[in-house]
Amino acid sequence: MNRDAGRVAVVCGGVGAARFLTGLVQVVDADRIDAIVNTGDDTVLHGLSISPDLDTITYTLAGAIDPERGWGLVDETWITIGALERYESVRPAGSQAAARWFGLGDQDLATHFYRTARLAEGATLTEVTVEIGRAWELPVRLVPMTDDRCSTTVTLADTGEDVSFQDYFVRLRHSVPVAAVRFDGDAQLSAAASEALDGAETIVIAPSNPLVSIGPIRSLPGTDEMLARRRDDVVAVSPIVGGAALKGPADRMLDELGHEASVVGVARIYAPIAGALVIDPVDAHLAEAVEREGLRCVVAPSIMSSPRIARDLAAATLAAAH
Ligand code: FO1
Repeated sequence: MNRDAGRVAVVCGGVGAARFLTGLVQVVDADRIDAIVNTGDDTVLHGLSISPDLDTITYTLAGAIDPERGWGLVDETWITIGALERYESVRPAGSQAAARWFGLGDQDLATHFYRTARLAEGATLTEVTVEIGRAWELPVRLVPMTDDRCSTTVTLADTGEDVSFQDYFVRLRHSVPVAAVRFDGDAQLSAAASEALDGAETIVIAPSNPLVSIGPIRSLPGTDEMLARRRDDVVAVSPIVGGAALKGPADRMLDELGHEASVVGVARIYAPIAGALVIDPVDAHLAEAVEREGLRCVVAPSIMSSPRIARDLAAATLAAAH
């Protein structure tokens, strides 16, 4: 393999990964970065193909994300989704039409229109993602983990019901306990993702949910084996700080699915594929316990509340790899 000195591949979920990338572009030439992005959260609503993690990273790198919500566009309006209310009264029982629980803003809809139309024309998700990246003038290359269908399905602990990831995350506000998570579909790692991982000098696992953001990428045949072979070049950043998730339900999910909701639990999950784990100073007292799991532990502020902290975290993460 012709490995390219200085190339970085980042294995990504949504918000945490997006913020990490804003730091990384401050310390590495952006054209040397490939972001390999989870598509297990992807959904079809109103007939539209929606790729939440790709969108979150796109809008964040473009400086257009809504900073409060962490998803969708800033200064968004909601006229179209509001107008669906008219159709609720005529919707037959069991129909998914006119669903309003998933917030699609008026400007955001343009992205889903474009993606859906291009996929219908026969383009791959990899190709469409390149086009959307060009439209937003992204400096970093975004690579969907797969061009195939891979859907994260969540089994609810209380009812045993299987629901889609967005049903769990948005409709149920991730407030119900989870019994299991699985990734459906016969998906393969995309050629572009495989090349990016193979060609990178350093591979970073972004501070994303290890189970439902990084998990789908790891589930693709051959991916874990490839990462394990490159283990010394792989650095993970813990999304758990002081036992809590930086955003989303990662802490509860870890607990519910039999893992420890701590940096040590994260270390156990990543030990087969990462040589080092970056943890926040809040967890510095657990550094030895992390190292007992077989990873080098690096302590660096990980709560990316400013561009400077994101930059310093990215620099510390790259330094941890070598
Ligand atoms: N997250 C929410 O919590 N509520 C929403 O209504 C919502 C809408 C939405 C629309 C487009 C998009 O790209 C993302 C959206 N998200 C929403 C975020 C997303 O569902 C989750 O943050 C991720 O799937 C978890 O990584």
